[in-house]
Amino acid sequence: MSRHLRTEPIGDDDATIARALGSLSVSALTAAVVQITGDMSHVRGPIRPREFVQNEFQGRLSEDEQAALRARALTAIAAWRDAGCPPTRPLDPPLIREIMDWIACEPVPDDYAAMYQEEMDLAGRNPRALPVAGTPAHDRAELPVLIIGCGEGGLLAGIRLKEAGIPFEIIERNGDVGGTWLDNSYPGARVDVASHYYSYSFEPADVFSEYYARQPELHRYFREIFDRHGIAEHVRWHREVERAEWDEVAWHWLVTIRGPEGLRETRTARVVISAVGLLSRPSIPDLPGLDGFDGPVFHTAEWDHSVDLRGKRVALIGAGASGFQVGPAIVDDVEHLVVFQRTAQWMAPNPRYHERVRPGEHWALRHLPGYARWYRFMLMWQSSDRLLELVRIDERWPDFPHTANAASAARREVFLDWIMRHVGDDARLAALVTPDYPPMAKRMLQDNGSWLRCLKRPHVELVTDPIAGVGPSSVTTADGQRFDVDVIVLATGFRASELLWPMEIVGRGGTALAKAWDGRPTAYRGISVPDFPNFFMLGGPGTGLAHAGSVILTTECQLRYIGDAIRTLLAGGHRAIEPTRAAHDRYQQALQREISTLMWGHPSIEHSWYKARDGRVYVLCPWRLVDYWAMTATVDPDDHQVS
Ligand code: N01
Repeated sequence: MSRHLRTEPIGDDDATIARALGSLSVSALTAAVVQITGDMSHVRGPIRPREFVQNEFQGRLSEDEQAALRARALTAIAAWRDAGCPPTRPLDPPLIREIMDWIACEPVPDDYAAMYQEEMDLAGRNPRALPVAGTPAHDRAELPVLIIGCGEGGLLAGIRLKEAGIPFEIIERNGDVGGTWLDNSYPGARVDVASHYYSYSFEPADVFSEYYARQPELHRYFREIFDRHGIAEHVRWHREVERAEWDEVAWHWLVTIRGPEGLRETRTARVVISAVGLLSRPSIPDLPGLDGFDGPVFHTAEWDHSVDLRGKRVALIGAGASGFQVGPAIVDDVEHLVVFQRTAQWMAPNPRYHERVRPGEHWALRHLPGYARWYRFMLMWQSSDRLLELVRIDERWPDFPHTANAASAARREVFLDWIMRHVGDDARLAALVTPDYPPMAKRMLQDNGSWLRCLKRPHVELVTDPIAGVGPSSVTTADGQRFDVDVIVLATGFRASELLWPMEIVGRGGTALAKAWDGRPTAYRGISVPDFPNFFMLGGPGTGLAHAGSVILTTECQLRYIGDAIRTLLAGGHRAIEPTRAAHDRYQQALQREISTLMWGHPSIEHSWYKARDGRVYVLCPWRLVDYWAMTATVDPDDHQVS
């Protein structure tokens, strides 16, 4: 049985099970009971969830109604335990659909239902395996693939290629797996997408101790999967790809790799997959005098763990997703914390953000067939595409561009209320932390109050005047104020639009991708580029998620598409595949048209990592997740040329 469907047999008595069920979502529990019993009467009875509420997952049912569902579930689970926990049978797709509608409290549209059925894979069919089963094994063995990076994307690519019997090598600059979740080891680092969704679809997600796992646990998650799939023998650590050049005569890529001590070597590969992602190269601000600062200066993605912050005066430059997590995590240690905030950020109230997974939920994820999958469904459904409409520009909206549209204005009130609840008693602070742009026009942050509580501490200062310069032991702002500090932490984000930098990827005719892009990265469906045969990207241009979803879902989508491209090569005996120029340009025009309908690139948003040098947005995905999922299902032969 597929690992993601495996559960451990139940050996607990009724009282223990009843205690566990007490803290569960009755929606996911009831769906699991149907899985165990095959009895649809559990979702066809008089008690039906009334409303799907984010993070509530009890369908707004009364305590009595919940108790009735739990009691029925206990009877069914105890009977299943007494029968020796026999294997359960997969439900037919129409029944799965009926349960989806029951949980969502509305008919789940066909396209979403199809995407979620694939993602949940309740039948254990492994639908996202590379579709190369019908191709000759010796052809597959002669298609060496080179993967750049061993983070979430590179690891996924390795797992899928290994499963498909395709030889591959992963080149990784670090000495361990994890990418983002290895680099970003700063205090407080944790994921802001629910962990039971921010995890591979084909692996169990019962390992997380918190609903939003912290970095060490996430790193351990990737490490364990890496070990389980035996990827280590395919990785070459401490090596960076400097250059990859397409050899037009030999029909392969020549890849130059710099190893430890600067030694260079060249490898060849028929296919290159870049899995370096969007947010891997730190952006170091160009602040006058920064180089002359006497004390430690480091970026959040390069945290210097040898520096003891206890009793130090610390400047935290940047109040985005990283700064927002660092501040509360170090505030108890430092003597003084000065937060330099250029732009205030919207935050979404999320009481579960720092919460431990409840023991009962943990039990259910481990023991109840289907519970983990239905819990994942609820997380996917709540973070699906509805939020995209909050950033849709309505220029006739009287409050535009302060808010984007009516829904945006309503959401602003909710978020404003959250701010006022925490700092309403301090009008100055409240004004400083209240953004003047629409919610979600920049990346939303998750909050359980820790950021605002941190800013209210007596030894914390929030500074919003621009930084004028840095002295040997101070930071000075434009209004002439000087802040004496011992350590500077740069929470200043990443060079997102300079994708693939500093690698040189040179395609047909000697074109270098960075030169061709010139700061405006584009790719067909975010994955491939004309004149760069057999070159694919995970986390490429136009794939960053700013409204919903989990990057792991989109990476799995991209790999599905790459898998179909590899199948096309193998099945047709072709040497190379690439999108046509016309298809690429058409896709880009459509993508830019769509982006122009959203707030992300609006001129009123002054600073944002979404924007490139020219003020336009190239890195984000403006499509509904379900549309991107559909677009990446297979390679469209009309849009590609094969050689
Ligand atoms: O980077 P950011 P990040 N002078 O670009 C400020 C993911 N992520 O590392 O807003 C002064 O958001 C900049 O100011 P402004 C997530 O996708 C996820 O925090 O541009 N300030 C901003 O305050 C996220 O969106 C997680 O005006 C300067 C901050 O630095 C993305 O990574 C955790 C400046 C940079 O914020 C990036 O997040 C961390 C300058 N010269 C990251 N330059 C989770 O999952 C920049 N700033 C929780």
